[in-house]
Amino acid sequence: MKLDILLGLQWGDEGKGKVVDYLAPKYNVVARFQGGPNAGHTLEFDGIKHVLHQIPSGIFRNDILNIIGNGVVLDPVIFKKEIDALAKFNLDLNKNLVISKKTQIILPTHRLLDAAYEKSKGNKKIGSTLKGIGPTYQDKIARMGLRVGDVLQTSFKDKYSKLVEKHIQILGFYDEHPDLKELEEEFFKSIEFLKTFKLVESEYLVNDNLTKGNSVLAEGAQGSLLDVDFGSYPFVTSSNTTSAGVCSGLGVAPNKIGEVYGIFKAYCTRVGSGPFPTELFDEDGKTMQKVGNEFGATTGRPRRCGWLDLPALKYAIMINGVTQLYMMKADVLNVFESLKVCEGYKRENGEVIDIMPYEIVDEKLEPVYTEVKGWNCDLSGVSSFDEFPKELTDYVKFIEDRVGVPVNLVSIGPDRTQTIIKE
Ligand code: 2SA
Ligand code: MG
Repeated sequence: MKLDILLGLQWGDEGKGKVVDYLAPKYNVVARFQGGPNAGHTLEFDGIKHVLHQIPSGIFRNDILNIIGNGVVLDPVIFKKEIDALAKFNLDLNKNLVISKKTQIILPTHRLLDAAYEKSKGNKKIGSTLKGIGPTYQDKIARMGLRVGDVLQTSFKDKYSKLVEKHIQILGFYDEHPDLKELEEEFFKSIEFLKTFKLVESEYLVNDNLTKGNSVLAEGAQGSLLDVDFGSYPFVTSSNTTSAGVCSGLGVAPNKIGEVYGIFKAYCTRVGSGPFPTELFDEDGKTMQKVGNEFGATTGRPRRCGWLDLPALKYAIMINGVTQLYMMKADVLNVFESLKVCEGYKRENGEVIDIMPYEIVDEKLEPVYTEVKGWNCDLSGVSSFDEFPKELTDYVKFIEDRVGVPVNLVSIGPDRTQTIIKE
């Protein structure tokens, strides 16, 4: 059996939570392979809206095993809060959720470091979610990090203190920090809680499941354009958010990868700093933000909005090896009479290109747009591709034609029922 991947092709918040919830019943296992509590995957069903941060989105189905993979950075305090928030759903979490012993742990001081680094950057700040993601991955690569498996060892507190000592040297305080003691107390309580879960060698679990013929879905967080290697560095997150991250973040070989579902919004959003060529500063952008309720699911920050960017989409499709596209939030564009799609960028020297250049961070790229007719009508009641207004069908065809990958799903609203699948 092959492992399928679901990931975002833009700057995050493409609606991955909704798609994984739709796909989950087809899978025996759902696994997160990177990122941490900086993610916010929103699921809406039966009139309930729930945001998951570190827990895989298969958690609401009792027959699915959910794995937090080794590539993830886990905040035990937020983990406990997430589990507490799930109490009302009556799920068998100790059975359905396992955590890799190789997952890195976010310490309270990682969060303090995140804030300190951001402050030191002044107006060049990344717009981090301040969840300690960057500093935790930093310690992982520096071979200093604490891993989930460490919590089972008697030396855990020692290891913790040694690492915190290093952090304090960088931060330049300890006793003076008002809440650190309190944060530590909460941290150790959450570590005890974490110990009540199954901590495993998840790479075996994933591969054994595939060998047995079970289906596994890898659930991406953030978006491809925030990838630490391929995003607009340094305005990126600290993990590989792309397909390659699945191999290292779960321990699966490239030849085990099957379908790659690429999720994109019918327009674009970005939260945090960094280049965004099609960003709108006018009424159209405000409309998208309002109609699309474009506010961060983790931090509540308003998301920047703009038209669909095809060079960026094609880049993400290439890096990830996307086999199927899922287009989300088409309904947000219902109010527009005409739509713009970016097909290239005009560089400062006048040259028009259709790739994402290295210089994207420093150079002003002017989008070159093609204008298409909007459907400009309500989509509620639409239940198949055949019932799409002509302009929506044309929009989908236009995208498929330009990127060469089929759009097999279009979402026309937040609920489970508003997911239209190509027959
Ligand atoms: P970090 O915290 O170090 O990973 O931030 C680095 C950059 O990555 C961006 N980033 C995100 N962008 C979109 N959505 C994310 N998750 C939350 C959500 C965001 C929220 O799903 O809504 O609630 O604000 C996410 N996580 C990280 C971040 O904005 C920085 O640009
Ligand atoms: Mg999100």
